[in-house]
Amino acid sequence: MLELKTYRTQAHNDWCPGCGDFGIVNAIQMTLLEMQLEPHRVAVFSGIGCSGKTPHFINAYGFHTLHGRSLPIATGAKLANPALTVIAVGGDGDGLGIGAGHFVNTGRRNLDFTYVLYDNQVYGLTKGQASPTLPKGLKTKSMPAPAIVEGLNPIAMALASGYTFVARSYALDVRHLKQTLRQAIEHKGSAFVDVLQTCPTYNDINTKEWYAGEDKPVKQPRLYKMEEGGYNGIVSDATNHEESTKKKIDALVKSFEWGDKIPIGVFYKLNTLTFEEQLAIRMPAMKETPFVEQDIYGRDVTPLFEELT
Ligand SMILES: Cc1ncc(C[n+]2csc(CCOP(=O)(O)OP(=O)(O)O)c2C)c(N)n1
Ligand code: SF4
Ligand SMILES: [Mg+2]
Repeated sequence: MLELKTYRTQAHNDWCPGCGDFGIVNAIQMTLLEMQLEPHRVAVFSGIGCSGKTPHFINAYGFHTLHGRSLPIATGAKLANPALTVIAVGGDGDGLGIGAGHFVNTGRRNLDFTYVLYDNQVYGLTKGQASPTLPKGLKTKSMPAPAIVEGLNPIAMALASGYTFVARSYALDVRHLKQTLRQAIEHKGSAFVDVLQTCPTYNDINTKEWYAGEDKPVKQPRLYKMEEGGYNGIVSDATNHEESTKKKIDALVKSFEWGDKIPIGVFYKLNTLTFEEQLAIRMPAMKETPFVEQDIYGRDVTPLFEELT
């Protein structure tokens, strides 16, 4: 029987007390349990950063890859074994700094997997430098001076790149995060989830208290659920170009709300052919016998080596 502990490992965890990463890992584990996905059917890929340690803590297949490279490696795994539930995770520096090219091109492909961005606005592991999501002019605890480059908007980047499921959640709202992750994993196509994550050690601006709106004259949470206000980013007819364009523009406009009010929930969702489905049309053998089921032991690879040397 699957239980929450099925998805836990014994690996030592050195995240700082109160780190938002704990909430994200809990939500991933709870989602896998809720979906009854057995550990051997799941693979978690990460890059480098505090967030990069995630695969060590989730009992499933996992690969702690290179800085910014979780997405290409997750892509390879999904293509080799399309039956796997693939989850790529990583920090805002990992995914939108060094890995930005992969982020864009993964969205264009629309493979059926989920990418979870741990968005704490800093490079946590290397002691709090500004990450690509820190707005210009802000200075967190360990920075000597305010950022002089513009911060980027991950939701807008994902929409422009072609991700067919684009959502945002919050690491300390595990219930909402779990619901969002479930929708992302169930979506057939590339799903992107921007998770606002507190880093109590280095980000002294976007703190738990800040998200709760405790600094406002009248305390009011900054995060609000878009769908409760009637927002619906789901494209009902993928063949209707006018509808999908309008929904994407609406999502783009929403994504620039930041400050006193910050939207969470599903910005955009479009059901269309995945990369794997398109590949199977062109190369039916890929679907009939995916790479993972091919017998590589009886193969003579000498001609391949001869060609490469
Ligand atoms: C090629 C390479 N360049 C730089 C580094 C140093 N480095 C390690 S983690 C990191 C940034 C981590 O920030 P982020 O991706 O936001 O993850 P977080 O620690 O905040 O979860 C950097 C620059 C590295 N490990 N490899
Ligand atoms: S440095 Fe920040 S992101 Fe890294 S473990 Fe500590 S609190 Fe978490
Ligand atoms: Mg970070």
